[in-house]
Amino acid sequence: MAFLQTYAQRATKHANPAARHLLETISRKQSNLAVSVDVTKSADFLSVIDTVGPYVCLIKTHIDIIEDFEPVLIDRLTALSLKHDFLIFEDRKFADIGNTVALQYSAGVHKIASWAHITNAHPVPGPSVVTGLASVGTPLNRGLLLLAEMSTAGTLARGAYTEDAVRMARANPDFVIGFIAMRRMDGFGVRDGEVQNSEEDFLILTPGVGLDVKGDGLGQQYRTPMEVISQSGCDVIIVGRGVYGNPASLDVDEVRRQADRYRKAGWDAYLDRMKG
Ligand code: 5FU
Repeated sequence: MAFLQTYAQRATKHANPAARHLLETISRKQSNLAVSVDVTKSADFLSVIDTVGPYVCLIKTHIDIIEDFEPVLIDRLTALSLKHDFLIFEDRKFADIGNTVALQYSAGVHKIASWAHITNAHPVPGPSVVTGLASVGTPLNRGLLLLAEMSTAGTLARGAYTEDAVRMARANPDFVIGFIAMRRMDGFGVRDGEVQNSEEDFLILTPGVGLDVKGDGLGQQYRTPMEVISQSGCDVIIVGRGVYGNPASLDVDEVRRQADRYRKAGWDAYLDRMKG
């Protein structure tokens, strides 16, 4: 089973450059922590990223929530990713026809494909969403995650929808590197007559992670790193407010302390999983 191999072993087997880069970074930094930096001011965005940078494998962005966005912000974000050795994941959740998502990914104000190593898409439009994004992302060595599941209470991404998301990924192994999901998806939903690839190794990036609270009153549901990484076999914990706290009163020392705490909790959970 792929998830019982080390991150470093798995890196050697992935053909997609973004997947390989992420697994190598996790291994090198001993961090399966992604911090989701959901703040609305450029200065806060850069300050949080510079603070948590040493502790993370990945920074997750919602670039469209930045109120004072200027293109230079991307130069600064890219410089921080090189300074601290992390990848960038724009959580754009594309969900339109192939032609439109290709334009949304490559153009507009944000030009996401030019700087985000990884982005994601809802499977709801069907395979053309992957084809459209791949036409832009593949030449740039980017990787795509499909939203097979979500962390919210009452999500419709379940059952046959989740199985079909996995099938869409299997049909595009060069570009689709894994899922936003709450558990492992290798071998998931293989139907009678379908051949299962025993080497299948999807990356599972999992939001809805918190050590102190169980929810946010708006449908978000939190699980601990031990539940996510060790018990459910996911690969990366995505933590937002658990690390940066209240954006209206950012405390850089506390943000650093929480990033260190979540990095350690995520890595301890991985070591626990590797004990078998
Ligand atoms: F696809 C998903 C999902 O199912 N749940 C999520 O929470 C994405 N997210 C994102 O992870 C969400 O948009 C936030 O950016 C982040 C979680 O933030 P939190 O502050 O840790 O709750």
